[in-house]
Amino acid sequence: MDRFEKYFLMIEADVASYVRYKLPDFFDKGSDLLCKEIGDGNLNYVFRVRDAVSGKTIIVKQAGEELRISKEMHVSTDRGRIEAHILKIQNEYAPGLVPEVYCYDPVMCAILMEDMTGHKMMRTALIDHEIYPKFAEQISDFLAKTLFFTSDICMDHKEKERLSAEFVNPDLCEITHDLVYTEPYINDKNRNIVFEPNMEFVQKEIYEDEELHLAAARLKFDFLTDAQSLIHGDLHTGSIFINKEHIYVFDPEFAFYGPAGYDTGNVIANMLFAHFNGLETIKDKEERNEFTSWTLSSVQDIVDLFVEKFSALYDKEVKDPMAKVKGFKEYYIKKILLQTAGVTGLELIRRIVGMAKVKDITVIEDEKKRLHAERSLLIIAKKLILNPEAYNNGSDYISLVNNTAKSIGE
Ligand code: SR1
Ligand code: MG
Repeated sequence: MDRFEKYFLMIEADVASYVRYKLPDFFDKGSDLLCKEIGDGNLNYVFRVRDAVSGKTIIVKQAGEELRISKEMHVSTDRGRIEAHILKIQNEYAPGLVPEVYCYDPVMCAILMEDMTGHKMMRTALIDHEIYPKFAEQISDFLAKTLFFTSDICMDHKEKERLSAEFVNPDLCEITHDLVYTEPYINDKNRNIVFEPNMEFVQKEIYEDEELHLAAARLKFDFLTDAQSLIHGDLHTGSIFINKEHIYVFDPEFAFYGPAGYDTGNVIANMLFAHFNGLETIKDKEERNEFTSWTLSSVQDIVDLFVEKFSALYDKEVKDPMAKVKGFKEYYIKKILLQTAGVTGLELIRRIVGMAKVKDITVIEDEKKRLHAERSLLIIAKKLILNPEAYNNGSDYISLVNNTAKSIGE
């Protein structure tokens, strides 16, 4: 029996032989293969194997039984199957915008996939204040196509029902229920990590605000019950690889049938983290203005382009006769916009108050500046969650950010 016929957690020294075992023709026979672990996520192990002579590479992503972020947290290794499956579906609907899956191995719980060479992890690039003018166009394309084509608006309902059964993802959804929709508000598992100087503010504005808790509870039950689209489920800027011409969206292991606005809201929130990192850390005024004007205009464009593209797909591809009834499209898109606003707020709060942080904020060294960024974002988040009806287009988001800045001072 080959040693790869029984699950074990691989280390760098195992992975080249593993690739030769699973994909014997991928690298030339006798080539000198080098392997490095490159993952920096909270859950999995990611290895890059490179042919030292030709430079050809492949990625192997293996799910561990314990999470990297915390050895006490265990989630099903079935997440690899879910990730490989959704990547194949997304590659049909948004071709080229996700890495190609060469093979999924249910024994080792590993995906062998295309290396996204020539691209950087977007969060890292944003912390270096790099500007990507085509991003809003690209990500709105991805969002509109993947969220539209997997929904009941155009899918045969029985087929969608069957597909949603294949994406039942209880362990990963439980993480989201806890970390996004519950713990930031009530700290029931005592896992929140609050920046000490912000403790009093968080106590009053988040832990003691019952109106906010009610709105978050409503959003939680939308997430639990609204099987609208096959969503990525964790679409932050660490799940995007980017260069000036192209993006890859990857790491969709949290995928399941949920509210479409969960993905759009995550993208917007994470662009706001980048925006506030730029505001607080870029010293040169001109450079700061250039970067933060781009982050804000991206937020505006993502919202507007998403609505425009989703609406155009709807007009062209709608299949369900009742979804063609006058006024239903507008109702449906408004519902996505309500979720988008709410989820943007939830993602902002959970990354500041909850256990899983974003580097955009934690790298701000100056205590006062970090405090200012966190408070601004928490205020923005609360407005989005408490009054989602007010955010109908991109410029509503811009006004929100600008008005908040005016109200609490630069
Ligand atoms: C326990 S996992 C913590 C977070 O990392 C993932 O990327 C998800 O965002 C999750 O909430
Ligand atoms: Mg991830």
